[in-house]
Amino acid sequence: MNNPELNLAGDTLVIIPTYNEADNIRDIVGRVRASVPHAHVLIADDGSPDGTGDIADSLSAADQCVHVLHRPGKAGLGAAYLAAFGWGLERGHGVLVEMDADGSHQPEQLPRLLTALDDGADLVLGSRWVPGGQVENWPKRREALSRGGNAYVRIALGLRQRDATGGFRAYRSDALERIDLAGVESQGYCFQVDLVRRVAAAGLQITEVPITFVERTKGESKMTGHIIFEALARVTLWAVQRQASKVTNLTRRLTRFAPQPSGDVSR
Ligand SMILES: Nc1nc2c(ncn2[C@@H]2O[C@H](COP(=O)(O)OP(=O)(O)OP(=O)(O)O)[C@@H](O)[C@H]2O)c(=O)[nH]1
Ligand SMILES: [Mg+2]
Repeated sequence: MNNPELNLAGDTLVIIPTYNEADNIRDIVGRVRASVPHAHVLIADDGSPDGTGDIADSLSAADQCVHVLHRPGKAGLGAAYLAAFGWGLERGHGVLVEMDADGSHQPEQLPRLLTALDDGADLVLGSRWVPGGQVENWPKRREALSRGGNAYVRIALGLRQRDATGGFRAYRSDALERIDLAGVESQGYCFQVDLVRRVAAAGLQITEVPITFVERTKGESKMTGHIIFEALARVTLWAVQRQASKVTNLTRRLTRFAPQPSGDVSR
């Protein structure tokens, strides 16, 4: 717990990526502003055809703590977050929060994440799968996918976290600056796993706090088979790379003990 105390007031940026969330964006931004009035909000919209970007602009015009990052077209959740992190870091925000627009992540639980960050964590994960965490109205097959995906991630990547795939989380900006964000290639939801593994590999502190995840009631999910395939493929690739680097390290250690070539014995 050697991290410096945070100045949460004025320092916190809540990032909400959006694609076709016209039915949700007003409500979620209003709830964030009511739950953590000191925080700024950045809506990262990928040119939503349903007009989400225009609604975001009107919210921003009415509230100086609400900002909008317009991106030209749908490029995936990972790319939207990377651009938004860049925006927040450039402006000196000390805390960067990730949150969905669809109401699955409850702004009223944000103070819980921020308190854990203030207590010394570098990354706080809102977790469905720790004691006290829960899901509401989630179809059984989605729950099975999330639980199964998290179990695979834990075993394949040697991570301890119960919910590395979730997208309700808070980072200290220092943590984001210490990992190689420019090297992140994940586009879809495996972006979340990618960042957890990078923060863990940097030896930083990750804390999980229980959240209640509520299934969206408006708008449509952007989850596709391609996104699931990308996650499976990338996690498997990282697992293979992890094992390969273990073998390389072991080989290096063993060669240190190998007999040294002797000198010229003919004399
Ligand atoms: N900017 C941007 N936002 C996106 C993109 N894809 C998804 N989002 C947003 O990311 C958040 C999560 O997407 P969802 O469709 O709710 O996906 P999910 O929560 O994993 O899946 P569901 O449980 O089915 O809703 C929402 O706020 C989306 O609008 C994208 O390509 N670009
Ligand atoms: Mg969702």
